[in-house]
Amino acid sequence: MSDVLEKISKAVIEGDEDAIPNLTKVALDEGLSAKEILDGGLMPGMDHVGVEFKAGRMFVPEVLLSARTMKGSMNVLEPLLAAGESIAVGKVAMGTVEGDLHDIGKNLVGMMMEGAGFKIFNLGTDVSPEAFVEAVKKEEPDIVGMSALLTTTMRNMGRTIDALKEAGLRDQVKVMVGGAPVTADFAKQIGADGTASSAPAAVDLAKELMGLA
Ligand code: B1M
Repeated sequence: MSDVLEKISKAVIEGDEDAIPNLTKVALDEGLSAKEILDGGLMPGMDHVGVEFKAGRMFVPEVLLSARTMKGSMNVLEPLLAAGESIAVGKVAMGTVEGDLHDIGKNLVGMMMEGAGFKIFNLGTDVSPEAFVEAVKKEEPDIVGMSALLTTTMRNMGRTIDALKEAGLRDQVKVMVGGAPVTADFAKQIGADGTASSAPAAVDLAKELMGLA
């Protein structure tokens, strides 16, 4: 790994938001492409964060800081991409289901997915089945991600999948669900394509659903 890519990885791992924009510019000045910076510096850094988080050696605030650092580099890289060129490995429309306002976990999942190269359309909280359907029509994501933290709102995941079916859109997208009360059995029962219990596991699942893992 080149010296600057190593520094970029380290900045992501350490959540050094101040250093990352300049390091990204240095890498570009050295002639590295946006894709090379992403694949060789940012992603290895976020992969390491995922491993540490899974192992309980990093915690939510540190992961959020790493994800923000990653975003600080992406903000520099994205405008430089040629028209139509995309560094996204897949598009994900993500929201907390209707009736539910919990968004800390959903945002963490979204940020880690962004860190893994996915483009995220964050639909926010209290997202109705109809709003998910509209987002699928408008953004044409590869994956719909739903989060729920309440046992009373979990069933709205199933209602959303039914609405996607009714709109004839279910076959166009993969559906992943998550949140503390969501189990693998429940995910299967409502017809989702999978569930994950943490942000790093969600990244692994999204890659699997895209055929990348
Ligand atoms: Co609420 N709340 N809350 N709350 N709240 C819980 C969930 C609760 C378990 C607390 C309790 O009673 N012990 C309980 C639910 C009980 C149940 O249904 N079984 C509860 C309740 C009852 C309520 C209210 C009804 C309280 C009231 O008003 N009487 C109310 C409901 C409001 C509503 O949504 N309509 C309410 C309100 C709130 C606050 C607004 C105060 C606040 C939310 C702030 C916010 O999110 N902006 C809040 C909070 C903070 C919590 C707790 C304390 C923490 C949740 C959290 O952020 N965890 C929670 C108790 C607890 O969990 N200890 C509780 C940290 C987060 C990183 O983890 O969200 O699990 P988590 O996300 C993880 C995984 O689940 C997974 O990855 C994430 C990262 O590792 N994951 C996914 C999540 N989404 C995923 C999607 C995926 C894949 C993985 O794919 C798409």
